[in-house]
Amino acid sequence: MQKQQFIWLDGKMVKFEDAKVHVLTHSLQYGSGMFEGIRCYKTAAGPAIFRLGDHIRRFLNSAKIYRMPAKFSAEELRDGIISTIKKNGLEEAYIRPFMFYKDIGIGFNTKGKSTSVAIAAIPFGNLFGHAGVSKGIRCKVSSWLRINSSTLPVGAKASGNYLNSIIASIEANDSGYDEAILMSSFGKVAEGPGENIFIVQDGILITPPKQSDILVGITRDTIIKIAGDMGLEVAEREIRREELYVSDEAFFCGTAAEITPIISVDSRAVGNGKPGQIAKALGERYSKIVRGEDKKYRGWLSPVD
Ligand code: PY5
Repeated sequence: MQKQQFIWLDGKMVKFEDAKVHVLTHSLQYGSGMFEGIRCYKTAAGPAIFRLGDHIRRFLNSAKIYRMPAKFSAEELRDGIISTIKKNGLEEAYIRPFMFYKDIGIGFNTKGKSTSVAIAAIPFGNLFGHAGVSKGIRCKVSSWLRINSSTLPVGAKASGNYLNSIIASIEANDSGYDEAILMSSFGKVAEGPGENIFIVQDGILITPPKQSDILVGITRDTIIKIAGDMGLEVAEREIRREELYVSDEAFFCGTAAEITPIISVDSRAVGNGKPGQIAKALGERYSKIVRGEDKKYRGWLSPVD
């Protein structure tokens, strides 16, 4: 990871190396932190943050679910994010707001514990690299099921939830695959460890619904909205495992993954085993939208300057 000069910590800019916590911090011990992943892209009018308001809303909702006292308002977080980009002189960045219990102690109880918010902005290309996006990635359905909403709130971006993502990724990577696909506890396709999934059948985009215990991603919502403009029908419905094998196309989407084609699942080629045309077209459109090259969706961009 490329080090930046400054991290926003509770309203102050601190040097990168000074943004530290104690080893007994509640959120480090128990995964009780909440985070977001947001991107800032270079546009003709300077750097701009994509769907910032939606990310801040989800961030505050994650905290609300766990009754975590939010020390900062949406407005203050927005200002904090923008000033972190500015202070570090970045044109493009991955932004990681993180809210955590900074108190130390052994008990689980969070009542009365104080929180901190950190905002880091770091240069970070696509999660799967340029090759992942251009050539596509090979996936394996995990033997680990996606966490379910009767055990943990799956809609909160809580650090602890990501142990489920980590264990699935370890299995996929150890088996020689690029990424895992997790099934829901209902036996239907849910999502990737940090990405939503779409498949394409006969020109129709299909993606699992909320009922499959997915994190309802902002990129997923972006795709659903822009698909209409491209004359593509979208169905939010349960997906069976074998549909992954026989679909014409499949792709992941997310802030970090952007739009990454999936070229095989469990060693079965998806379509002709190459990135699909619809995934490519959506990827190109997405890239234009986030860089301010599409007038219709400029409202999704928050300019930094
Ligand atoms: N599903 C899960 C479990 C996620 O963690 C994410 C985002 C998504 C779907 C996609 O959501 P969105 O489109 O709103 O980003 N994952 C983070 C990201 O920044 C972390 C990845 C390392 O993309």
